[in-house]
Amino acid sequence: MAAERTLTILKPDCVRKNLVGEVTKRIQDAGFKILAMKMTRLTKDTAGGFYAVHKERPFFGELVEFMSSGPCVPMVLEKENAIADFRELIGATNPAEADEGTIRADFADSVGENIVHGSDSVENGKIEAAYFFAESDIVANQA
Ligand code: FUP
Repeated sequence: MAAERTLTILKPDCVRKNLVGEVTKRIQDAGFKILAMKMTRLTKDTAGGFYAVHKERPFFGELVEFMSSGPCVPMVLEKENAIADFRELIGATNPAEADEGTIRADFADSVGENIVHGSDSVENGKIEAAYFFAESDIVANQA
């Protein structure tokens, strides 16, 4: 299986709940290598751009408010089968439906405030990584 990359965001609720260390540890313990990470605060415009695919959805306004409500921590992660394995690690979008032991089941309060983002395809992972990081920020060779 080939190495894949995924873009995650530890969302503002993760930062507010002081869970950045705990969630990052789970990610690393699951075998994901961190190739880039930073703390940043999205504006409404950048949050809306990131979730542009959802702009006609009824929850879009709340989503943009939430994602711009405080700092977040985007990361580029690498692992074999990273897209599917990361989505398994975080659990379903709605934490009430997420499997026991997943990050969202353990830490998220609601579908809107669900602790963490994960790319849904390799292609989107590339687009999303470029949304936050320059190619030169991504430390691919860690030997
Ligand atoms: P995911 O891929 O798990 O992040 O889920 P989606 O792309 O479907 O949704 C992106 C974000 O929109 C979610 F993280 C939270 C928000 N959302 C809602 O607030 N309500 C919904 O019914 C669906 C998504």
